[in-house]
Amino acid sequence: MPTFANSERIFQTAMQLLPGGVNSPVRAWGAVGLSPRVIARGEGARLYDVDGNSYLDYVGSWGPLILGHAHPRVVAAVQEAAARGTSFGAPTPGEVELAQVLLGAVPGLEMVRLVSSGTEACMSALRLARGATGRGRVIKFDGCYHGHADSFLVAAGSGVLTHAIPGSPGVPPEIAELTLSLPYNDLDAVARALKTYSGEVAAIFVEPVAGNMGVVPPKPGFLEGLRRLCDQEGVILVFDEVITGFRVAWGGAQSLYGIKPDLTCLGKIIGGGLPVGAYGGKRELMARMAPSGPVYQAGTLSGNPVAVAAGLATLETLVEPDSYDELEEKGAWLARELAAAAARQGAGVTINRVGSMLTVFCTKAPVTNLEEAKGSDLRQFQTFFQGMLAEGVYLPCSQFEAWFVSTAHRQEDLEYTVAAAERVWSRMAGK
Ligand code: KE4
Repeated sequence: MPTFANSERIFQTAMQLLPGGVNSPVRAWGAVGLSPRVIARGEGARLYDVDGNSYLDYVGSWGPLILGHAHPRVVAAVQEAAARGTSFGAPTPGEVELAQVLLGAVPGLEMVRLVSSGTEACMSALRLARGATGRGRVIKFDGCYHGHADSFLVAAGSGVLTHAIPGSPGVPPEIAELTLSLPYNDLDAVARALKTYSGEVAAIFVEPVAGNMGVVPPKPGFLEGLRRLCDQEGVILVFDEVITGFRVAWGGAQSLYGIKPDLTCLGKIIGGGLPVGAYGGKRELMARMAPSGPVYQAGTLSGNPVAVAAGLATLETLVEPDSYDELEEKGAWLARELAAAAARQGAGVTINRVGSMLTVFCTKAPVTNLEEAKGSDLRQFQTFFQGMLAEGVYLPCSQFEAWFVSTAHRQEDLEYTVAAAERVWSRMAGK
């Protein structure tokens, strides 16, 4: 019988020292009625908690670990970089190499700035858009999450949604009022908003494949329509590819769907599990960033050489041509077989997937926006989560997050996952 005594003990201490015992809210497992497992280490597709229990991991640190945990090339790159010094606050060869890789891969990037998180990337891109247009308003979409900068904590997804936080205290109404949050996949709503606030909107931020209300793909024509409306209205189109960048394709969702944004935000995979974010786009826009232009943004550890080494090692490993074919095949197989197992057991689920990111929604209805995602049965989700954990499968602790398949997940891991899900759904059906 597995024990969790060390997890419990450590987490009790953490609860005294850290708000909710965590350094990021979604990790607190508030939505699944359990204390979180305290993780000792990861290797490949597996996590190991401080009591020695092992789990097949579909969180992947919320997306960065597309190669799985402790990939030898990443570990070696980090060790070599750290041995040369961890930070200089000066230009380094690695940040130039990473910028070259990003510009070579992502169609919309002509120039890029490295930062230390996706939040910083999105926050800086918004300031740039406002600085470049002289406009104050921003449009986002319900259930999309662009980090925790004030302007984005309006109808946000991820932890804000998981914990049913209506926005956040501390965001002045004068700031929140500048953010318009519209239903995802609803072009008419965007057109109406741009008409109502004509000349006032600096940018539209969109997750080109939403990952923070669970996975919700763009409807055909949605991204094209945003591009057209932004061109018509002089609005800057920002693709937040913090999740989708190098996840759904080497060139991100913008290469998958063939739509070029004006600015792109990146994070997660480009740091290989260490803190790296980036924002970039048209040269004439990025040239406005200090010191070449007047829009200010800075960071002590931006482009950190150790983090950049982890990102470069990850991207150099990923670019092998078959990586994305492999991730697509694994994602498609898993989604297809989970759906078949759910049908066999009479579990009403909808599975949305793009590449190696997917969500099993506990609803039979289609999920194309936040309202439909919120139609999921959260008690059913909690029971499924707990059942899968007991089977040794570590899923995102929220209905409104994505499962991530890595190159480290082997076919037998996927087969085990489907068999475990079928056992859990069978027990849930009282069989
Ligand atoms: P970070 O500041 O957490 O590096 O990135 C913010 C961010 C921006 N844009 C998108 C599309 C994102 O998904 C995120 C962060 N994602 C969440 C989970 N989906 C991070 C997990 C957490 O908050 O602990």
